[in-house]
Parts: sequence; structure tokens; C-alpha cells
Amino acid sequence: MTRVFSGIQPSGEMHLGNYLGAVRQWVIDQHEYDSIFCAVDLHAITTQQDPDDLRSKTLDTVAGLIAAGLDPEQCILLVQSHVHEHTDLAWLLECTVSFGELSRMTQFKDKSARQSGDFVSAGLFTYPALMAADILLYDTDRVPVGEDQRQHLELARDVATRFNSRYGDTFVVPEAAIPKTAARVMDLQAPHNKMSKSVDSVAGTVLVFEEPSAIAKKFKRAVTDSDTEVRFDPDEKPGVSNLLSILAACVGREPADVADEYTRYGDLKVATAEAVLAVLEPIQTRRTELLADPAELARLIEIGASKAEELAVKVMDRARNAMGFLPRG
Ligand code: AQP
Repeated sequence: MTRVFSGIQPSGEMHLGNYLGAVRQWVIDQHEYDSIFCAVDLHAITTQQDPDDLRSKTLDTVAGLIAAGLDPEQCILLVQSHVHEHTDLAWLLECTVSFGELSRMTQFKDKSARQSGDFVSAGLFTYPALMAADILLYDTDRVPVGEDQRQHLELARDVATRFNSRYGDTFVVPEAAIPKTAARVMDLQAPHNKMSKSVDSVAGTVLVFEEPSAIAKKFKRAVTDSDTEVRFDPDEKPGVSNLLSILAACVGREPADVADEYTRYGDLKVATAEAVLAVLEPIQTRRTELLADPAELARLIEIGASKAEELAVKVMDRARNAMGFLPRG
């Protein structure tokens, strides 16, 4: 059966881009494929995290994923740091990827430029090797991600192919699965930038678990342009096109078709906010219930770690043997 793997960083609160670009597809995939989803806390520490904050955000992220529809009976849902094979394999892959390849990653260039002060962690630079390890560790065929992860996915494929040709067939070479609509949800205040946890743009970022009235207000204030025509044209009209993409993704239609129904920006903003809230409100209710029972959440997290570990150990052994490490007596 096709194996699916994907992850989300608990470096901040889940936003609409995470949900429409990735998590929503995961909820569908768990019913069709053998699926593994992960709160990638080891990725989160590539930028500095407060320890208490990281703990609570990791728990929040898992609760958020279950509230969004992931069923721990139907998929494996784990916290990355609970399965140490992720970091074990990452080192082997760091030695299989080149400095030049990592230097070309646009996310590293963007994120390192945004770091305050001079400190840029080495982990931020080598992060794509850890991401490749996450994926390759589970013999993954399909990786549902937003458009921003395409380059990292290509790198994971290159690393797998290189490893297989140097050391013999070891890893499955994965494919990206990127949604047709809302693959790159943009910041409502800066529609040339993607909506992101790590960018400080409160008014431009719609959080999945934010108060409905605050969400409606953010859409009302979304940046459009000085023109008045509602048309899907991401290059010329990024703000309006972003609203159309979000609306289309929420109602299951194409952005260009949805555009035909609006002549005024104000109406488009109201309709988009309503469509988003219709999708988010049931998720918000479920999450409140889940967070009220931390013991149950801890139990589900432990089950996910055990199931994932069982799979990871086998692939890790295969990779170690292929590379020539001496087995323990
Ligand atoms: N704006 C987005 N539109 C569509 N998909 C998105 N994803 C992220 N942003 C968008 C997808 O969500 C999944 C989890 O990604 P992440 O945890 O890396 O999310 P982030 O919000 O992008 O977090 P950061 O810290 O701000 O990360 P950077 O700036 O490093 O990307 C992924 O499948 C991602 O594609």
C-alpha cells in the first residue's frame, strides 16, 4: 500500500496556510493510504525556542491535528523527537548531501536573513537533511506538502537516489503531492509573502484556532489593490487572488470560477471570511475538548511513537548496513 508521510513544526500556532496547503489533505490521505504524520519538534529548534513554550506548542499541535480530523486509529501520529532514528538517519544523510545543495535552498536564505542578531544555527542550514531522513525513514511514497516544500522534497529525492546508487537499493524515492488550490496561501497584509508561523505578521496570518470575530476582521482588512476588478491573476493582483484561492479551496471550486461571482472587493472579503469560518469552527470546538483531557492526549502520543518506532528501526538498520557500519555483537 502507498505510504504517506508529512510533518508540521510546532514552532507556532497552526495557520490557515498549514491547514489548506497540507493538513486538510492529510485528513483525506489517512483513509486512502498507510499514513504517518508528525509534529516535527526537532525542526522547530532550528530557530531558538523557549523550552516551556516548545512543550506546550507541541502538545497544542498534536491536539490541533486531531481536531482537524487526524484519527490516531487510522494513521500514525507521532512527535518527531520520540523516535531517535530521525536524528540517527539525518546524520547519515548529512554526509550524503553536499554543502552546495544545501546552500541553494531558498528557505534557508529567507529564514537566515530574517534571524535577529547574527546567530544562524547550523541546524537551520542542515534542516533539509533531517527532513529527508523523516521521509526516507518510513519508506514513504507520497509526501503531501504545500508549495514551499517543493525544493526540499526534490532534495530528499536526490539524496535517496544518490544513496541508492552509492550503497545499493535502500530507500524508496518519494513523490511530492501538492494541492491544486491554496498550495501557497499568502499573508493577508503582504500578499507577496507566504503565510508563515515564523514571520511576525499578526494581521496577515489567520490562525486556525483564533476567535471567529478576529478572523473576520483580518479578512475585512486584507490588502487588495487600487483597481476594482475581481479577477484571478496572482502576478498582477496578488491580494485579490489570494482571497479567491482561499475561498475556492474552502468551497471546493476553482479560483477563476469563484471570481465571476463578485464585482466588489468588500463582498469577496465577507464571503471568504464566512467560508473559512464554516471550515474552521468545527475544528475549533473539537480542539477545546481534546485539550481538556491531557492524559488521553499523552496516551495517543505514546501509541504513535511505538508504532512509528517499529517501522523506523527496520529502515535505519537497512541504511546502516548498506553504508558499512559494523553490527553490534
Ligand atoms: N502559506 C502556506 N500555504 C500553503 N501551505 C503551507 N505550509 C506552510 N505554509 C503554507 C505547509 O504546511 C506544512 C507545515 O509547514 P511548516 O510547519 O513548516 O509551516 P510554516 O508555517 O511554514 O512554518 P515556518 O516556521 O514559518 O516555516 P518556514 O518559514 O520555514 O516555511 C508544510 O506542508 C508546508 O508546506
